[in-house]
Formats: sequence, structure tokens, C-alpha cells
Amino acid sequence: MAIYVNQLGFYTNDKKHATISGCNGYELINQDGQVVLKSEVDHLTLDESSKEEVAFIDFSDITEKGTYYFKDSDGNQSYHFRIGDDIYRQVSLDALKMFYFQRCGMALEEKYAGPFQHKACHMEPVSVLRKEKEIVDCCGGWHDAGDYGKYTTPGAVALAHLLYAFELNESAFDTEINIPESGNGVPDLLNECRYELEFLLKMQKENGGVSHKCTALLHTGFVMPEDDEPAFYQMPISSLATADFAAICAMAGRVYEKYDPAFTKRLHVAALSAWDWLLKHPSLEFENPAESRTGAYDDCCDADERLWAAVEVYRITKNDVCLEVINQIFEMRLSYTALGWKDVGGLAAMAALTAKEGTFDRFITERFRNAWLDEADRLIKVAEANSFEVAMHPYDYGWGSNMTVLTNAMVLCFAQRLTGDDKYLQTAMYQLDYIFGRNALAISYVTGHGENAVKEPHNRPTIVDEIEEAIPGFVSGGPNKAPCDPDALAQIPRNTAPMKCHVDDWRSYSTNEITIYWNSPLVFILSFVNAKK
Ligand code: 9MR
Ligand code: ZN
Repeated sequence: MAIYVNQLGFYTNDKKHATISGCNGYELINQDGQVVLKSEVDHLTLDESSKEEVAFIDFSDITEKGTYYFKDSDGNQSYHFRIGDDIYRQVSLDALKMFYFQRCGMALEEKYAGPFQHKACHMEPVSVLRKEKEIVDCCGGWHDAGDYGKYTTPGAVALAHLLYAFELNESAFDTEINIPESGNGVPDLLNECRYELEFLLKMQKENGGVSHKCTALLHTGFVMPEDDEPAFYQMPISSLATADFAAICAMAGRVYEKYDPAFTKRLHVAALSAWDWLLKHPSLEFENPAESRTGAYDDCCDADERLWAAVEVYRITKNDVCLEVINQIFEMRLSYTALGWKDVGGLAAMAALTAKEGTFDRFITERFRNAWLDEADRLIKVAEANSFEVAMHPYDYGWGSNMTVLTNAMVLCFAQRLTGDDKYLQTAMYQLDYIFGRNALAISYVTGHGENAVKEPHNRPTIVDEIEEAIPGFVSGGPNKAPCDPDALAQIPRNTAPMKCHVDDWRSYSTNEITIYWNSPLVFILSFVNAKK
């Protein structure tokens, strides 16, 4: 019936797997039309996520560079893919450049943005919600997603993914990506991240607390950002935002020190005053104002955010209060590997495990390390149990499931770093295979990359800019077994297999939107994969 394969392809000397569905044989054909491999498949098993009968194909022995495709025993062709050592080069650059395209508060000039140029947006100072007379400058930062809002917690999490990519694989970021700051002596990843950090610094109030978001009251219509008229507001402080902010400012201060010690100082002063606010406000503080209909990014537990902040702030201050907070939170049952916008225990673990030896006592580091390796081993088992080799259960396909796939791959990459064992990186690469087309819809979830890539993401500029192509390098949210937008509901029949609950339709915000924190894990993983070459 079909063969699903990573449409970008495979490194010459790596393992090469694909997934065959509903038939019992295949041929692999090269660019000269020659059959280079022919094989039968004798055992298909029912896969619960796709509800298809599948098996995996191993063609690792094929090492000649070139373009290939499969033909299955029913005569159906797969999409084309390459074998070569530069298969991830362009997508790595585009996935990072995505953040430039999300910039708010400046014109995207043609020399950097090409046809996707647009005028400056959201330049006006904004009112603080319910304190209309208090006017503040909130210009800058990245639009969160297909909407134009700017939210603190997802911003901090995306920054953490990117800054860890840089800290762990600096050499993967020596290519400029043609942004206004390129050539200033600072790697472009750091230039791009600074754009968001400068915005986040504007979200901090005098008492150290940090505003949860800066958005309009409602999601806007389909207009270019510069035509978006409804006023933005700086919304109330939340403990979630304040803790994530403390953590990311502490971390960023460390990363930028070599380039700009004055910036480090600003970041660290901000981190410490946010930390101070957290100590004075020990319980969860979050309220999405009733009049606000933009994303809530709500979360009923701020312990993981506080844990991340405590670990990062301890790295600067070595203050015992941080250790007390860490040990208190250890009493709770939290995930120490979660890397999404809501649960950030994994960022706390990474902060502890990348610190200089001896910074934390063994009790703390062992706890984080063991939790990390347990989770990485679990992910390998989940991946090994299905022929897509994707570390997902059917119930994992919720809104933004591609973030789950990609953050799982981050866990695997970092496990490889902790242990030196390449089996983790290998399974991480199978997760990339899934993202780039080895899935039951045979779709590459990254715009512009892959023969059958997502074409119509829910991203306002892409919808209205009258340019045929989407901006390349954007990760779509992916299948959502409980879609909630009318177009997905109309187009996805009930009982559709979880892995197939996706529509490449610009209206489908619950299956086909883009966000900064779905791109940032891709940048992270690609930095590991590129560092390998
Ligand atoms: O990514 C978020 C997803 O995990 C939630 O289930 C969903 C509903 O709360 O919200 C998603 O985040 C959206 C945010 O609220 C507003 N900007 C677009 C985000 C991506 O769809
Ligand atoms: Zn804007």
C-alpha cells in the first residue's frame, strides 16, 4: 500500500530505516532507475497509532550518494529522498531563521527576509491591563505562533532549547543566517535570542514579578502583523512567568558572558529580582484575565518552574535558599525530563547536569541523572515497539504532538551526551525520520523541506502574504487526536488513527499551526545531528 520514509534522507554511513504498510515487498530505486535493493517482507504487525499493518525496512547497506525512492509490491511509489552528508544542512539554517521571521517590532527588510519582507508591527507602547494609565514599552520579541501574541513562558522555554543547543554544540552555529546583526562578531543564534531576551526584560515589573503575556484581548483576524490594529496589553504577573524568566535570564547571562559582560550583568540583576519576588510569593499566582481570549498558557502547578529557577539561580549565587527550594520540590512527584511550555522539570535537570562538577551535591545530580536515563531508556523501548520507531503511544498525539516527538528526541540527545552512548542519538534520529515523512500521512511537517512538505500552516503572514510558498523551516504542530477547530473536525472523520489526525489546512489551528517552541527543539536536535558529521 505504501512506504513511508524520511524525505530529506540519510547520512551515507548511518542506519537507514523506512516503514512499509499493507504489502509484502518492495524495491529501492536509484536516480538512474536501477533497482538497488529488492526484498520481501514477511511479517506485518498492526500499529496502534496509525491503525495500519506495518513492518520496518532496513536498507542501511546502501551507501552510495544520490536520490532514491521505493516502489512497493502494489506498484506504489514513495516520495523521493537522498543519501548524502548534507541532508540536514539547509533545514538547520531555516529552522533557526524561523525566529527572525517571528520578530515583532521591526520591519523585516527584503535583504534579510526576501519575498517575506513586511513593515514594522506592534510598535506602540502598551497599557497595563486594568491599569490603563500605566503605559509601558513592550516592543520587540517574537510572535509566539500563527497569532501575534507574545507570551513569557513559551518564550523562555524556546530560548532555553536554543541556548542549550548553543552551549552543547557551539560549533554547529558558525554559519551566518543573514539577519540584521550578522557579522557583528557574535554567533547568529545568540543575536537572534537576544532579540527575545530584550523583550522579556521589558516584561519585568519594578517589584521583580514578570507579566505573563503581552497580547491583544482577542486573536486578530487574518492580516499582516503591521495591519493588526487592536491594542496590545501587558497582562498581570504570574509566578509561572516570573520563575521561567528568572531561570532563562540566569542561564542567558552565563551564555553571553564571553560576548557582552554588561548584558550578563543586566540579565543576572533581572534574574535575582525575579527570584526575590518568587520567594516573597510562595504559592501559585496565575490568572488569565477574564477579558483576555488569547492563549492562556495556563498551568496549575508552578513547582517545576520554581525548580528550574532555583537550579539556575543557585549556579549564580550558591545561595542555600535555592537548595532548600530544590529539596522541597524533590518531595513532590514531578517529571525531571519534561521540556515543553508547561512542564519544565527537564530544563532544571539540564541546568544541574551541565553545571561544573561539584556545584551540586551528589544527591541532586544523581536524582536528575537517573531520572533522565530512565526516561531515555523508556523512550527507546517505546520506539522499538513500533515499526515507525517513533517514541509515541497513541495517547501522546495531542495538540502540538510534534513537540512531544521532538522534545523526546531532545531527551535522547542529551542522554547521549551524559553517557556517550550513540544508541540514544540513533533513536533521536528516528524521531527526525518521523517528522520528515516516515509517518502514516507521508508528510514532512517542516515547510519547504521534503517532497511532500506542509504547505499551508496556520501562520497569519503565510496565509495573507499572497506568496504561494510558505516560509521554509517552520514546524507544524502535527496530529491531534482531539482536534478542536471546525475545519479539522469537518475533515478528520471520527475514529481516525491518532497519527493521521492532521490536516494541511491554514484554518486548522489545532493541527497545523506553528510556534516558536515547536521549532526550537528541532534546532536543538539538528545541532546534535550536525555535530555528529
Ligand atoms: O501549544 C499549546 C497547546 O499545548 C495547548 O493545548 C493549546 C490550547 O491551550 O494552546 C497551544 O498554544 C497556542 C497558544 O495558546 C496561543 N498561540 C498559539 C499556540 C499554538 O497553537
Ligand atoms: Zn508584531
